[in-house]
Amino acid sequence: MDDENGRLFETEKGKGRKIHRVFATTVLVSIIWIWIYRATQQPPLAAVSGGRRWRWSWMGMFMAEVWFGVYWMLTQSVRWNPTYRRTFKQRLSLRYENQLPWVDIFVCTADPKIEPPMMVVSTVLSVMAYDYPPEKLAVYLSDDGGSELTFYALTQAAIFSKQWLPYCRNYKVEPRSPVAYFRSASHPSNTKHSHDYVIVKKLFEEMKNRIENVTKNGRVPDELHVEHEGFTEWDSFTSSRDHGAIVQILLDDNDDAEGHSLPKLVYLAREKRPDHFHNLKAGAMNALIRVSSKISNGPIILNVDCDMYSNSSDTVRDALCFFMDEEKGHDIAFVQYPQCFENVTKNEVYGGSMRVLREVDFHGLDGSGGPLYVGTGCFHRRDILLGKSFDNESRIKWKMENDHKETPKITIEEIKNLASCTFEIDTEWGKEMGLKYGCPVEDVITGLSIHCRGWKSVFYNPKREAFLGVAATTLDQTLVQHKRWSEGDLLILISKYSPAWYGLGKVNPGLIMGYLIYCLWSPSSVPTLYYSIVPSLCLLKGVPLFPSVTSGWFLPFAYIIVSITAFDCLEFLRSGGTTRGWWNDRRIWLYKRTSSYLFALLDTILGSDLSFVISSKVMDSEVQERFEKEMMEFGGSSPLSTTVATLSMLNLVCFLGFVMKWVLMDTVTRGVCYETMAIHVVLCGALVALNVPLYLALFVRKDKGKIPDSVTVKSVILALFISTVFYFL
Ligand SMILES: *[C@@H]1O[C@H](CO)[C@@H](O)[C@H](O)[C@H]1NC(C)=O
Ligand SMILES: *[C@@H]1O[C@H](CO)[C@@H](O)[C@H](O)[C@H]1NC(C)=O
Ligand SMILES: CC(=O)N[C@H]1CO[C@H](CO)[C@@H](O)[C@@H]1O
Repeated sequence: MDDENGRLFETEKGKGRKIHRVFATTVLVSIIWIWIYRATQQPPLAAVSGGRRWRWSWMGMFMAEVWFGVYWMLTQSVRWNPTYRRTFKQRLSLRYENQLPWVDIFVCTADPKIEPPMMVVSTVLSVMAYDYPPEKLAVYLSDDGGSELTFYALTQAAIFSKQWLPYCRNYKVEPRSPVAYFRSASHPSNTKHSHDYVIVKKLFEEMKNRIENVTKNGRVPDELHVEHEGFTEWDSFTSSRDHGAIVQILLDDNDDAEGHSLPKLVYLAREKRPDHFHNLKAGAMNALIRVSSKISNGPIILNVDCDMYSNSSDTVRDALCFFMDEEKGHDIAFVQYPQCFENVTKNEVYGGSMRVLREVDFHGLDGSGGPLYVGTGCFHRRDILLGKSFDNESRIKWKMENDHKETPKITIEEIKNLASCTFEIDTEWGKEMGLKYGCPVEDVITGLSIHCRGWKSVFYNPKREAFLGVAATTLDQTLVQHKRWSEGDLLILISKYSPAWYGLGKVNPGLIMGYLIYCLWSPSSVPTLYYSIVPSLCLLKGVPLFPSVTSGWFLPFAYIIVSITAFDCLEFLRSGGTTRGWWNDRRIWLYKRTSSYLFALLDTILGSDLSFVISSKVMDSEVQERFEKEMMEFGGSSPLSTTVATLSMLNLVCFLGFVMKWVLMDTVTRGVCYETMAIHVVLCGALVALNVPLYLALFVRKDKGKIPDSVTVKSVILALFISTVFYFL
């Protein structure tokens, strides 16, 4: 039987840590061995014609290997001490059912075109339907698009929630996003349930039609304006970049169809003016923090993106098990859930599920003080988000929080003032209070500064995914997304909140190393690019950069190639992936590193802003079909995919060139070549093998998702040019 007095959560260390540490040591020895090789075995300057160039290529290899070695050490920080968590919701309700704290849920949306209102309200409904006392929930939708379409959708969701919430409660349905539920649910067999199912489904379809009709027309017809007084707010509306604050409390002390309470539901579009920078999502979050403090003031805040619906109604209770644990809960600032995605195919052509990040990295970070705050699926303590520093007395007095619940009545005008452009001028908002400004990945620096103030965070990865979002479904989307992330992470490294110095001495060194893994994503593009170009060119030319098979120096190279590949594959399989998925993941890894990260680095160094347009997450049927067949979708011609195509062509040219030379060689030269060029062949051959789907898209495929001819021509010419110049120079 469950021990009623036990802890509310349990922490377990990962198994096999010792074995991993032994393995890591052998890899470390090989890395150092390789460094020694590079330092001592340089090619003599006068060895061949072009000895000087050979020397330079060699030095480049050395530097790349130093980088890889150091980077590899950083990645060990998240494999050293993996930590897993378990919660006991039963004990939570036994002890605290009547003292559960208020929870404020923030959903952020920004653009009704990219984020269709139907998707947004489906997310809103899923979080309204949590298995939690509804009178203690308040859901806030921040609409940075200031769109009356989104507002209309929310008014409809408020009406539908009166049927939807009782339905969820009575039949314990999962997931509680109506779109996801009706997409997958089968017709129930129980008569009563079946009866209700038909009614609710009909209401849902009607709501969906109304919302989609309005969305399609791009405006809310005047006759619908009378349905809610809130629409008068749009009378003085100029554009999404120039309008006053709009606050509408759609549900407040309302009851559902069965007489139970409904959560509060609030719509907020903060004031926007062209001459005030709005600080993107961080600005929206800070406005929400202030506005909610006057309406519900819950001590716990959950923040989700509008495309991440709740897939599990237990999530709030799970998170509270951490905050409310009597012994260990007092220093936990936030509980981060993993980002999971529903639109990934079995073998993840775009590496979209980010498995290893979720199943390995974040558990490792948890072991050294806490995962990063990734901006969605995260529960925060309000007082800590407002800037509170750690002290041992900082346990929330849950009971008191509940007693003082009666927030003084304040007018809507006063609330609007909190969401105005000028409110934050000369305040600590964006600096010491709330989410930090001045960085595109505001969530990560906010999380870091919380860690630096002495708090811990927790990563909770339940079996049933807590939040489900939509992953990128074309190559360009994937690459653009990673460019944005890696650029933001690099900006953190060079900002005043850099983990390297801001965090030094304040947080666990393991955690600093963990942060650095992501901050160094984009600089690592340079050595990767070098390693995927120069050895291939040298293969074509016949200049060895690696030791020959018969030499002792060959051993560390062979060991690293074999063991790291095997380890990587195993880790992927253990995280629940397939072998094909791993192979695809390696390809995307290469593409990300040689294009997204490279462009992010260039942008940062040159101070330019090569932002590429991202298409919306809505697919047409042909694209959908190719997606399901796991064919890569190229279609567009962005600089990102051109880089990727050129690089793959370059490797193909070098490999084929080498094969031709090999065919023409006599047996003796072949023997020598086999000994000296073996690693080159393996490396270049692996790159060519990885790129097979891309060659198909360049030359064979005929569908619309193939690489456009202009890109094919460009990449072939560039690849031939580079290899010819290198060969004859
Ligand atoms: C979501 O929740 C359902 C149960 O409602 C579960 O079967 C499923 O595995 C979860 N995850 C995904 C990705 O659907
Ligand atoms: C859709 O909107 C148009 C224009 O506002 C209206 O005439 C039509 O009746 C609507 N259709 C449905 C199915 O609601
Ligand atoms: C937005 C999107 O791409 N949704 C798709 C996710 O995957 C399911 C099942 O494959 C599709 O039905 C959705 O259209």
